[in-house]
Amino acid sequence: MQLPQCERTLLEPGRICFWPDAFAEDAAELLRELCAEACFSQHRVRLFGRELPAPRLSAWHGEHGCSYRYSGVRHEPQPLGPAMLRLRGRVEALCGQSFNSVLLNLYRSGEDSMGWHSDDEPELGPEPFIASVSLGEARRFVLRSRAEPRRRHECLLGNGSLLLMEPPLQAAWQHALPKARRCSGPRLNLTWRFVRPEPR
Ligand SMILES: O=C(O)CCC(=O)C(=O)O
Ligand SMILES: [Mn+2]
Repeated sequence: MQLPQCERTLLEPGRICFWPDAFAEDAAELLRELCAEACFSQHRVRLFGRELPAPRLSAWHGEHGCSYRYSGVRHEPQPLGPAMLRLRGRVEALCGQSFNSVLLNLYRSGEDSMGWHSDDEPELGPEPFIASVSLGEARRFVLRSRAEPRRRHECLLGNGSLLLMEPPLQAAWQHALPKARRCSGPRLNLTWRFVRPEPR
């Protein structure tokens, strides 16, 4: 079987690789299976000094010891389910990287979103590769340079797509998923990560 083609974009000093149709063939089935396996909850985020419910549902799954600190809260991983494990194998084969954990975000409608941030938590190490799988409604994903915030790049993350963010992108750029008022359907995003496991 031929591997899907990847589109590479240099975002100095970093690079993204994009496979628009990586999982297009079985995207609907993946969306259903992964939503059934994920243990979603509504995390809280700190915004302008206030703590608010995050505008999305999230779930943290991974191997033993891969705990993850997010918005000041430490999350212990839920186990990876069978559909997550199958998808991980496919993501690793395309990206040529290993991942031991995944953050799932369910955007229930275009009103759900994610603000500007980098995936630069210390447990990801100094040079993380982040692989992002999108299922469901297509949404705009925007990047801005930390040094020159007016320098931006945008991708449309469609159903069944895979985006790999390569180092040092997280150190030099931020990313966000803006609200999309004209879109009504749900979208599931999975960001695969390699967390340095805590010693047992
Ligand atoms: O939903 C997306 O495409 C972005 C998710 C993201 O940035 C994250 O989980 O850190
Ligand atoms: Mn992120």
